[in-house]
Amino acid sequence: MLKPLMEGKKGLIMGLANDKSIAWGIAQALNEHGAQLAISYQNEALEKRVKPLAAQLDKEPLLLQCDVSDSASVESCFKKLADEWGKIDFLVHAIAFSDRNQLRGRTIDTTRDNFAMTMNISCFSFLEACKYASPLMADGGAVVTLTYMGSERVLPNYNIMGVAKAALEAAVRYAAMDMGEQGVRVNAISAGPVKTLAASGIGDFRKMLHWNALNSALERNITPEEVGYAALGLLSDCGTGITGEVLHVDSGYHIQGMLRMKNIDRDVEVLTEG
Ligand code: NAD
Ligand code: 0WE
Repeated sequence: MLKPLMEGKKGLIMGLANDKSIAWGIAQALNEHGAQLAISYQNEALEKRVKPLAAQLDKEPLLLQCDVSDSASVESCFKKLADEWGKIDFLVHAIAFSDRNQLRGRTIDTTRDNFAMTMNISCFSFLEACKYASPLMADGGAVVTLTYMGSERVLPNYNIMGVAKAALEAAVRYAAMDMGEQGVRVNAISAGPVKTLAASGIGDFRKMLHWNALNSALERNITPEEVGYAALGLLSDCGTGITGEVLHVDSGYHIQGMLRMKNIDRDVEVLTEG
């Protein structure tokens, strides 16, 4: 039996909402490889969803409440982590939020308040989490956040979230330089679309899934488990040479320059159905 990749490693996963969450795919992969997890959830409503998931892990996780819109909440979450463990080896940031009503229409109509809120929750929270994680990773470690291709190219309705993800990817590079000298690696995974809570209520999401399945190199969608195993690679000693990187886990969709001709009729069906 090979040594589990995360044996003896401890870390925090931020952004678990339910069993569909990308954070849950990551938690399961890390758990399978022997990691000891701390899990933060946004509020009491989600605590009810997170508790039964926590019970499925091999090592009982530390459960912490953390609302990233409130710096006092973030500070207290990391204080509790420091008091319990003293140090951590990894951090996973899987948090994004924007006003649902502005995930449609024109990006230029985004309000000042929603711009600030979206950047705050989806980008600043990552930098702040890195700040508090830094002293807990004095002897090295690894950070992973989640991004989406809407940062690189314009995708309908992703709107100001695309702008926030572009900022997040830049933040990954700056944090990687900041934390490199203490042996901390910082990377992002750019996931293909997954039907999670954060994707629910997004108009045409089902069509988007079809479109990605038909036009990606692998001709299928990806799963949270696949994101989990990629995160395991980046967070474990498999990833020791990798930092400041944005790794696409998207069935290769991002390399495509034109939709697949052989699927053109099916694409039309997908777009015109319903
Ligand atoms: P999800 O709804 O399961 O997770 C989003 C999480 O963000 C939730 O746990 C929610 O509680 C948390 N959150 C929002 N506001 C918060 C706040 N103020 N304080 C603390 N937590 C807060 O959805 P998901 O799709 O798993 O999203 C996780 C990450 O993956 C996000 O960064 C998202 O942008 C990214 N992502 C998602 C997809 C997709 O298609 N689902 C694709 C690529 C990247
Ligand atoms: O990053 C995301 C999700 C972003 C998101 C989703 C919501 C829905 C509920 C941020 N804020 C909210 N606020 C809500 O109230 N993804 C990558 C998934 C996603 O969201 C989209 C997508 C994809 C893909 C929105 C529009 C178009 C495509």
